[in-house]
Amino acid sequence: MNGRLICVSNRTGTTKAPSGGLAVAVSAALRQRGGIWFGWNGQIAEEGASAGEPDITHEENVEIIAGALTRQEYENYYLGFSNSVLWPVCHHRLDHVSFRRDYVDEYRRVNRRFAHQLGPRLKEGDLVWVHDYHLMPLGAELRAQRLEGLRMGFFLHVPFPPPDTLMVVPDHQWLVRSLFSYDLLGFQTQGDCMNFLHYVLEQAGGEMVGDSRVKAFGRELEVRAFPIGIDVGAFREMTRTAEARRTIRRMRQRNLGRAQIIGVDRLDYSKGLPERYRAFQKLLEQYPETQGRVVLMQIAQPTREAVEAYSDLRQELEWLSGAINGAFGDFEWTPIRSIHRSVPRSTLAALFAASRIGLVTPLRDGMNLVAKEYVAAQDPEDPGVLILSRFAGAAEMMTSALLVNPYNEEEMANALQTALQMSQDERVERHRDLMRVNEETDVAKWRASFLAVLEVVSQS
Ligand code: GDG
Repeated sequence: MNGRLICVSNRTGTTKAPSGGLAVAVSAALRQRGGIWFGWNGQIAEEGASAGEPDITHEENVEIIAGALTRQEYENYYLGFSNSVLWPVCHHRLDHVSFRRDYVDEYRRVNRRFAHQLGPRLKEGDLVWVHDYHLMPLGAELRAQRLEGLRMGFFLHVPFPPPDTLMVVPDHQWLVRSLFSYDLLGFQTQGDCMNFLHYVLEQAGGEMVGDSRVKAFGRELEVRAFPIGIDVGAFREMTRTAEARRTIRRMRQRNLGRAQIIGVDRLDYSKGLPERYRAFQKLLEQYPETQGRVVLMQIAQPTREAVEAYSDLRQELEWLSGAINGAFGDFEWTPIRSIHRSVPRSTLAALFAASRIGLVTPLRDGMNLVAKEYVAAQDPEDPGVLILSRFAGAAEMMTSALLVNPYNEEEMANALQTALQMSQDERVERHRDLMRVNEETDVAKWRASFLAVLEVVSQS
């Protein structure tokens, strides 16, 4: 193992107590090898001010280099091209796309600025690992500086759309050509790899030059699926502390023997939340015996509220849960309990453990780590049931979940009823299979396999 690791992601964090998927994944790899974590610190410079030089902090063998965005960068690069063009396109929500020339120009400029700040700090032999849709052209901008001996990989956390969906972005060709500056492209699923290859073969005159190698724009590139997972051991441990056990007991008591259904998502239109609430309503209507006996607990932490689609969604959900609770609830039972705030990770783990059903029904999702966390939190001898959208990347391997079409509310209601009635033997068996997937995709394996491939491909 030689060469430092240079991770670039939209947001940086701390390697000491990382929370959330990407931060956990990246920080352990950085600590192991030593290197740099480069990205945005979440701050916005004052109106009219420049972004200035990034701050550098040292955490043992890791340098964290993080700077602000200008107001204009935040609006056009972050809210604009990243979250009002690429995010909806990758999640098949063309109704939410709003394209402006300023957006893509700024996106290009910010990637160039990052490359200029990072480039001079790189050394021959470094492994550069760029994450996610905000930073697709970063590799090309680094290559433009003619730095010698750099090995560069890119991992896309969100789905890669089919060609005709991607082509909604006026600059689709430029984006894909930019990706050809990397030595390795990692996607969440085989389906994403296929979508990318279709585009390259059909729209960019590319050709396959090996099982997972493709050539286009005068460059060759390795394309593979690396399904991301969680730190299974750490998550399971969180449900076993004395404190967690107390919380789980308390939650169960408070539910008075009612079956708790849990949903945990960022408050995002890709997560299928209104459809989920309506499916729950269908369950209560079609199976009246469930009334008074089930509770849907939904944690939905608001994000990107400066984008209109997100604030609209929050209102829609608040209205919908109010309507359902008003129609079905009584003095002793509130059918939907929703929390629109962030909840500590340890509380989430306890909530998962105390819930009979994990309801994970995104309309589209790169992977979805909540599905994996729910499974890891279950007692293997008396586990709950995972209901999972077919359109989450996680469904490609987690086939022992109850797979549902999140657009079909009736099917989801039926799956809820099936889960409520499932025998212990069947639950145990399904859970065993799902845990196997969890172990196979453990985040430690995920990052080790991406880096192992990156080291080999870039030498050829
Ligand atoms: C992107 C892709 C892909 C949620 N609410 C709270 C909270 N969370 C945690 C969950 C989970 C994480 O955030 C969410 O991860 P997901 O994978 O479910 O979804 P995205 O945020 O959309 O992530 C996704 C992922 O990247 C990794 O590649 O799987 O497809 O969209 O860990 O537990 N954590 C805390 N409080 C909350 O209120 N502490």
